[in-house]
Amino acid sequence: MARTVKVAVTGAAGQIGYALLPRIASGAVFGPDVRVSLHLLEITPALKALEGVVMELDDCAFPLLDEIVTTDDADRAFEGVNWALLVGSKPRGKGMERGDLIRENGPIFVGQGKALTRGASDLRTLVVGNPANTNCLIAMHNAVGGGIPKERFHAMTRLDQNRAEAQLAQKAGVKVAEVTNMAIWGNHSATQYPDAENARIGGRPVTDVIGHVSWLQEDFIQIVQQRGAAVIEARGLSSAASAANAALDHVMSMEQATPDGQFFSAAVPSDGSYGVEEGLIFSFPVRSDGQGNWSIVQGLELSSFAREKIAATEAELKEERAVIADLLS
Ligand code: NAX
Repeated sequence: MARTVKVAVTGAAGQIGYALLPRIASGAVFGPDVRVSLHLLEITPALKALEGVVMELDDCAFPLLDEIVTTDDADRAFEGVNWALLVGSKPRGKGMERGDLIRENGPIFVGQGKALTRGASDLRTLVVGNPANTNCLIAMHNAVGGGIPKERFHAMTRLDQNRAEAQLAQKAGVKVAEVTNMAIWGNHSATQYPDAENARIGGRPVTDVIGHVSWLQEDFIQIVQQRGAAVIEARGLSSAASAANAALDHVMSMEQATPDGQFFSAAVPSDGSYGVEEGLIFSFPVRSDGQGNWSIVQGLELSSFAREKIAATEAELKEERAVIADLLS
């Protein structure tokens, strides 16, 4: 056995945690030669439920699972971890505005950002808890003082990418594996821009394969933007299995070298590419070198339609940042 990877998961007793943990512990994410140590963080009232989750993990008898730490102390949870998956946050309550949710959850990411400085030297952080981009911004600002490079902070838009790929595959009548280079731009919210213009089906531009331009510019974008709400409407609960799957896709894409000519979507700190304000946590098409480094794909063509959509989602992220400006140290 070459190494042990330590993974922290916050909100581990929640529904995404429940779908996430067995897959990490099974070796499906880091491979059959890597042992796994799970550090599970919950709020104190949820520790009892977390005990039940741990009992189930024990009962899976995963050969690669070394140890499980459960705690309500972020410092303990992040001690020495290589990946921190920040899933835990409060759900949006009835009648709650997006701004209220941002204020409600922001402080969680101040404390956790500071505690992340206890992670391993190669720590990577993925924020899933909503509003994911802005929570990630808060965690990043509160952690960089402790010496963690800002590139180590990502927010999840992989679920949006996967949803978009599935929609395009269904529309074109092809297998989902045929769809590549699905860029999600901006915020993980209803302003996100799923970019069919730069996506490929079987290596060909989507716009050549699906000639239905009004579907691509209207229905497709709306379906992807509203997919989370549609799942809640149908299931009575928010996406959990698909969200957990996307979080693990994100980790695997960051751990492995991206195939030539391809990219995936992740919200990362903007370096000013495509005119997006530097420092915002913005979803871009990115590539990984498989050695822990990612880069934003340069030179994609953006139509005036795309630029307008990207400007709208950037404006929303700036508004969100203004709401929590006092939490950015
Ligand atoms: P659940 O409510 O089932 O679980 C959340 C868990 O977080 C609970 O067990 C709660 O006790 C815990 N928690 C709350 N505050 C905490 C804190 N300060 N420290 C540690 N744990 C804490 O929600 P679930 O369905 O698992 O969703 C989790 C988050 O993911 C939500 O914010 C949700 O909005 C977000 N999502 C993000 C998605 C994305 O694509 N970025 C998609 C799926 C999901 O909606």
